[in-house]
Amino acid sequence: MKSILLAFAAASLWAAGPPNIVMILSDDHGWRDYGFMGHPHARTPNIDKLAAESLLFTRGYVPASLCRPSLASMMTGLYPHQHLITGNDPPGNAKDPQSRAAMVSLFKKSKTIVGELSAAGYVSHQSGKWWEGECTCCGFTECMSHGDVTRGGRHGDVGLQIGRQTMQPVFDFVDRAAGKPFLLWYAPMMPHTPHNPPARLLDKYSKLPTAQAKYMAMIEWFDETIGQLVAHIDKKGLSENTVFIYVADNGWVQLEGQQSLYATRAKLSPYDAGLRTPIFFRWKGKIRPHRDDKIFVSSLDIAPTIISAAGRKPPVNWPGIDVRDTKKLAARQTLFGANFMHTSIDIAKPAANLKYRWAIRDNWKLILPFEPNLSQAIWEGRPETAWGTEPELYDLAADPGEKQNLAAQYRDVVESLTNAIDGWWKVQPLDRRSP
Ligand SMILES: [Ca+2]
Repeated sequence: MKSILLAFAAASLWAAGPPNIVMILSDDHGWRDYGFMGHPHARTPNIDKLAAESLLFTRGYVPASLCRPSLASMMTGLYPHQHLITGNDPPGNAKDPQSRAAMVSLFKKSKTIVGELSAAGYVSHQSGKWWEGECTCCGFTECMSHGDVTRGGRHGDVGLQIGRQTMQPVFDFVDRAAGKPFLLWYAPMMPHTPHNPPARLLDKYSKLPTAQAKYMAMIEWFDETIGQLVAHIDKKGLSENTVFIYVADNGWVQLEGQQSLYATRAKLSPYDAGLRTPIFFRWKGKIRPHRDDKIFVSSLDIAPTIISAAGRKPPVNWPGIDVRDTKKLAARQTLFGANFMHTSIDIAKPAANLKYRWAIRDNWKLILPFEPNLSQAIWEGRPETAWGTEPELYDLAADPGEKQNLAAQYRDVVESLTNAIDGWWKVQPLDRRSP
């Protein structure tokens, strides 16, 4: 009897085949700005439900708090200084086809999630944000974005209609996939600016100051699209064998009455308001739902988790951890990342574009400015920031806003974390120069 049951279990596992992968990528979304994270105004019933059914890490981090390098890290499983996409734009004219193509050619040197899954017989669909040119070149079988710089391609072009104007291309792809395992890259430019939510949603937040109300309504609009996406996959009977992954590419802090991010410690910055995001994984019957508020994870863990879930071996150079390996996850002592200039100085030299490296261990966080580049603006559009020019050490448990620099009081912690950062990525001033 037992052997019959085992055989049945094995047969049903085989019949199910490798799981579909749905990556939901939020854009410019603060880590607290969800119902399930306790925000007093954010309405995210669909994301809340998905999170409740997931292995949820509320202490998730991206390795860089800017769109393009952050997304490239999710796709390649590598840190920005490894995949070489450290900024959003190349030096000089950001619309120059040759300069953009040069960045894309660097991106293509790395293995990707979509490439690995294609090799395993997956079909795949890109919608929303995509910075790396024509996406079929990078392994997708179907793309919503054309990626052609001469027709206005930069970070997604027509693909950016997803969520805001339509969900149909994604639904049609799911219908077409019909039995083949698929990867969905769902990266609508939401709640990202322009903050122009429908009036029916904006009206719900009329008691809030206008800029806050718009941002909150954008979040609810984004949440609605996730409800529609999950419902479509449910309706097709695919929910049981689909892994949903949720992450935001970088944080956001909405300032009242201001369109810009001047003097905020959010997007682009080495502070948690830019780097932190909830990260979660839902796979019904395969990944036990659990909320973890202690263990930190990196968005670099998504790539090996996906590839392992698909029954493949992740490339050996991927630094992330399959989050289902709870022992390995708990044993990781330190998390790393780096922040770079928005517009690169030298695309082939990560150190030429570097502003900060950082590490998190337990509740300590050390931020190390890269001194040779201190005088360089993080972005020509935002030359001034209120960011540090000295090493900064914070106790994230006692001081989540990273206000009180404890570097002078805890020199031993600074030394230990500095050594760890150098062990992760040692940078010399000479690394900035071209040969
Ligand atoms: Ca972003």
